[in-house]
Amino acid sequence: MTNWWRDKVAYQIYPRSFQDTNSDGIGDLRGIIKRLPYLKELGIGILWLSPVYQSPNDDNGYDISDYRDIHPDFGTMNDMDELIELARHLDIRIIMDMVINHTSDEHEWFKESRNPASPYRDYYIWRPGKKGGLSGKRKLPNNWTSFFAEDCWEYDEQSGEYYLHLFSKKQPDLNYRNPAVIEEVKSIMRFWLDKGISGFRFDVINVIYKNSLENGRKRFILTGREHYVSCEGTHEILRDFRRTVLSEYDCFSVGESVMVTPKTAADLADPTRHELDMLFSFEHMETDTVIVKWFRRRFAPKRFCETIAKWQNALEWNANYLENHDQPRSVSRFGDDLRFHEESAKMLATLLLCLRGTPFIYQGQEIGMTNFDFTSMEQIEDIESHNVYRLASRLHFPERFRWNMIRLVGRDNARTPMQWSAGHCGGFTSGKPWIGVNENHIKINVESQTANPDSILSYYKKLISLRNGSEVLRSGEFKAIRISKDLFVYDRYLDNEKITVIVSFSKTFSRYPIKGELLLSTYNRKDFDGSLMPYEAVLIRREDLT
Ligand code: TEU
Ligand code: CA
Repeated sequence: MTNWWRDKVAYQIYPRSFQDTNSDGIGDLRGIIKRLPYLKELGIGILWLSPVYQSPNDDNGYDISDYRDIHPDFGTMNDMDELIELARHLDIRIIMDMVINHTSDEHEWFKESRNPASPYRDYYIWRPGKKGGLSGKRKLPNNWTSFFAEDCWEYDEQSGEYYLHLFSKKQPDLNYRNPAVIEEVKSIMRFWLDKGISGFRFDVINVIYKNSLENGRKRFILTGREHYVSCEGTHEILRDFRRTVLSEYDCFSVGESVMVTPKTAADLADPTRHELDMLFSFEHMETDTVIVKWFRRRFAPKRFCETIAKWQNALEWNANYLENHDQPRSVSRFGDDLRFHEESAKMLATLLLCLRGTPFIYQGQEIGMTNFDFTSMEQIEDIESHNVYRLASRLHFPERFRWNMIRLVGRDNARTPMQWSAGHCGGFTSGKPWIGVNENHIKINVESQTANPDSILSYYKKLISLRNGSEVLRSGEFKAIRISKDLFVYDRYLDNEKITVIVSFSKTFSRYPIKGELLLSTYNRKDFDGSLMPYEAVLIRREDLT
């Protein structure tokens, strides 16, 4: 079996917001089927589907109540089978989102688990409250805090105990000290692999195993994390998954890994350890934040590119991304979504797609979709944003500051519907969309960009096709050549081939004189004399191999 996943460009679909076909305002599997030719045309080889399973949607499908069934909002298992079949036909591999740190509290296992006598009790993490001092009031089992700005424990009347939830209280954590849980997960993975799925994106995979439930050192966020981030128990489980399930199929795994350093990431994804094939890390996404993602500092291209280069050097292979369903839009964040919208979106495309590793494009990124111009909390659907807003109110943060946090950082920025056309709701639905459609669909949409050879979309197509056909871009080594205030220059090289990638984050002209053959420029220039236009990116094939 080859490492085919290293050669393809991946695309993430957030199904709720991709394409609706039955006018209920929610994207569906038939919508994905309808748009497969579009993705093929774009040059995509791997599709990652955010969860489409049964779910009460407390966290938009990241709270699964049945791993073997499709949510009726998205369609049926027949639709899913058809999608897999058609994708295979087009040589597009599909990977599913495996959310296994937790289930929904409406999953059968958890319903059973509420009964202390049930064999399912031990599928989750139950603890009695601590006896509280003189008042006699019950206290939580420990002082951990959740990813969603709450306590980590929820009291259950029926059994008089608390259960652990690192995310929302409708997302109880599974107990990975129980071998039965591991077996259940393996059987779910086999179920999907047998259907013809080509792998998994594992949600928050490096926190599944909890070393202990002792109090954590008090922190501003995620108190308790030293007891569950990247534990040896997790490594063992990943090796077991690989040995007993994944290695029996032609598939790969990419794990979302939180709070990892290059060293701890390598422990999860180094090929010699037989755990994950690659992972999503966050450090580059944190270069414009302080302490928590909600506190922003000025975007500094140098800090950003240095971090990217550090990870390129540290890992044998990276899963590269600038956007996903949890992050604001990259052109609004690292580029300029007004004056240099097209220029900066194309530059970011070049940066991403020329790195060493498997590139992941998030739906809409290929047309330069921007952050949403939300005007009030009523337009916000995301549970995380609501929790954080509430917490910020309790902490008496000024209203303007609170609102700016949500507006600039909130996850709904990435979750507004895909902009297919300038028509009603951007061609996403003929009904009422579940979340607002960005007004700028009139300007920024697939239809008009398909017709325009100079559009962001046309540039993505050119770039992806160049990458798909270039061994040095797919598998060459990476070397950073220069990282300055607003210039990032790096080489990709293999045997006696070398391509130099120059990307500019500058709003004015810059210079980087270099000899070679111009392969591609975001400004469509015919030759390169060393001067760069605002936000320009160029690819140069080099002769001198020093
Ligand atoms: O995200 C986990 C995660 O750590 C964050 O990126 C998360 O989005 C949050 O912003 C932390 O502040 C994964 C999924 O990608 C996310 O959509 C889910 O909500 C979460 O796990 C729980 O399953
Ligand atoms: Ca629908």
